Amino acid sequence: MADEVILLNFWLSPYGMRVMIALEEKGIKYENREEDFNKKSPLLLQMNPVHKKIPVLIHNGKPICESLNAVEYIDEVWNDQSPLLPSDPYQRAHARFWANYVDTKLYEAATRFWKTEGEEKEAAKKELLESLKVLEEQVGNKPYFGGDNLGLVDVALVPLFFYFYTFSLYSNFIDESQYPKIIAWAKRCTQKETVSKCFPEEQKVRESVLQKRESLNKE
Ligand SMILES: N[C@@H](CCC(=O)N[C@@H](CS)C(=O)NCC(=O)O)C(=O)O
Repeated sequence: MADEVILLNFWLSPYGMRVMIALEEKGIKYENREEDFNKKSPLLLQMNPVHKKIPVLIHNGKPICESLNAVEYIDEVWNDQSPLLPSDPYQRAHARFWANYVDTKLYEAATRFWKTEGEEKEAAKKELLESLKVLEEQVGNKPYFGGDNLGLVDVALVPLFFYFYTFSLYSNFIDESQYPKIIAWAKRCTQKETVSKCFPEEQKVRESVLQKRESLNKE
């Protein structure tokens, strides 16, 4: 019997995008179901009762929560093509370390940058740029963090980069001359169809970001 794969998602979510990219890389057909955060579906509450957040991957009725966890699951279950994690245990541990770095350093700073103003915003921006510098050194001369092919760290990072760089949502946020390797890496990733097809439409993103900013300003 064919696998049933459902993704509980939200079109603007960078975390959801990670799972979509992993599924696309593996060529897995799946049903994308959009959630409304103001009225979460009974299925989401049942499948992720702890955090009540998307993304949730539902494979043959069983939920897998947390985006990086879902990416690793996809890699283990559909292991016949496009490996996202190295086979060597040491290299695998190394990839997980950097994926965790992206989650804890970059995403957290990005959220703070997004939600705050003034000094706090500046501090978050500084932290984001410092963490990017570390990644600039880490990617080195390889095409991807995964080496010659897209891997876990690439999948973890590219959605965030997409918002900050590809869509230049924040003007002059990144001085390209300071991050040549990361910029080249981002371009390489977005040239991949399996990655770019998971990005939402630019115009829709801009409208939504503007609306969100207005509502944050009113708070
Ligand atoms: N650490 C989680 C983060 C997921 C997350 O923050 N999801 C957000 C959307 S981007 C969400 O579901 N928010 C709804 C809510 O908090 O009520 C992951 O990696 O999956």
